[in-house]
Amino acid sequence: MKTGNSAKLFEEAQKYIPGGVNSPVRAFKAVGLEPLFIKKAYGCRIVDEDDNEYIDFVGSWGPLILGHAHPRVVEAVEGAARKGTSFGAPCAAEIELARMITEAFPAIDMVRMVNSGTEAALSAIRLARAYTGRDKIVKFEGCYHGHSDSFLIKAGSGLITAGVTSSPGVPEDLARHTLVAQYNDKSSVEKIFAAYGKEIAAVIVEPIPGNMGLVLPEEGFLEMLRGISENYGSLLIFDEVITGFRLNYGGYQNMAGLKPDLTVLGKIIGGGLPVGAYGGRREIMNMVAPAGEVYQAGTLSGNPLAMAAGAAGLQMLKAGGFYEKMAEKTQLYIKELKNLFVKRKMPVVINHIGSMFTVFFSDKYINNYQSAVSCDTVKFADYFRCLLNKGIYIPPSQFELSFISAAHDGEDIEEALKRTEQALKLLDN
Ligand code: HOZ
Repeated sequence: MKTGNSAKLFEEAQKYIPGGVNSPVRAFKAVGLEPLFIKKAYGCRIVDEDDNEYIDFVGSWGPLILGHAHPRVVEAVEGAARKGTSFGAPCAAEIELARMITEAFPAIDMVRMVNSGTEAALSAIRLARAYTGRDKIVKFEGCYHGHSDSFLIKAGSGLITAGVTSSPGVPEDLARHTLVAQYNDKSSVEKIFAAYGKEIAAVIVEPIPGNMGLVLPEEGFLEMLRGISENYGSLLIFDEVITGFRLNYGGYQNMAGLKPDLTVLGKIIGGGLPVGAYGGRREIMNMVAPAGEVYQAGTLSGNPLAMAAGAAGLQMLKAGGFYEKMAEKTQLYIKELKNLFVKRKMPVVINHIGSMFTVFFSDKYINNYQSAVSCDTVKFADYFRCLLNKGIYIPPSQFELSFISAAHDGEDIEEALKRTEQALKLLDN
């Protein structure tokens, strides 16, 4: 595989950009490679600067549920751009996307647009602190809520991948307000509430964690979080940046029949452009400035391009049968993928739901941070390199998740399985 052009660009990038990348998870460090520079993408395929083409299971880390450069999304962005890229003033397109989100989420009466999941999560926590008059928050080890200070403590995604789960630069005085529980472990949550209950502003959780690899909630776990936070007067925040509009037209909360007080969104709601949002009960959201006094702002928030891309995408997701088809297709793919590993007697665990999955190099049940980090990351890195070599692009870390998009058709799936089989042969040798 030729990678000379990517290598040259990487060398150049490192002169001007820390580590040569604008987000650490892209650096390929954990898989012992240098990053690929991508020049174009369409449907479920991406093409690097050396003209290698890959079947893509990253989908820009989640937003591209319709595939790359979907014509209707591109058309919506082009149309909006012709009328101006940013006004720094209200526009009708913001109302349209906000309306679509509130209609899809019974727990969201009002929503505020921002530019990323990070911004949405940090704003939601500020709001929860203001609403409750308390400082502490509870998060789960291995969950990731963006890179703001309160969350860079025992966090997932790029931090687990680099083996440093907390970041220097977070003041100790702030870090002590973040209490860390274990996902799927009710007693770890109960202990924290028993010790600090009346000081806890909010529990924040990815209802289906995707940043320690994909982990599924055990029966009753999320319900327990709803109950205990209510009992102590704390807010429950679902971070549905990944799961929002990924599994159904709404959030995982709709499927679970739960109503968090606040919800954090990103990825799919921007149709591939930078968008985040946080929303929830009207009485809480009305505390946000200028309706209330909790300050939060942004020059590009609600910009017409991102709003148009998001709304165009959501309109397509609303079509009957969309999510059923995605789940069915993924189910079939996972079944065949499992068979390939079984045939070669390679122990893996594949966690999956809807169109999301992670292949864990482990023979254990993976249900939390501890079990996720016990996986064989060296084997994963070998697997990644073999897949890449055969033209399959998955996230370059054991602790992320892969996505299937609507653009992966039957032939792409078949092709991906064939290439994976060849990759596993390489891995065996
Ligand atoms: N947070 C995403 C990983 N689950 C990817 C975005 C990034 O960190 O670059």
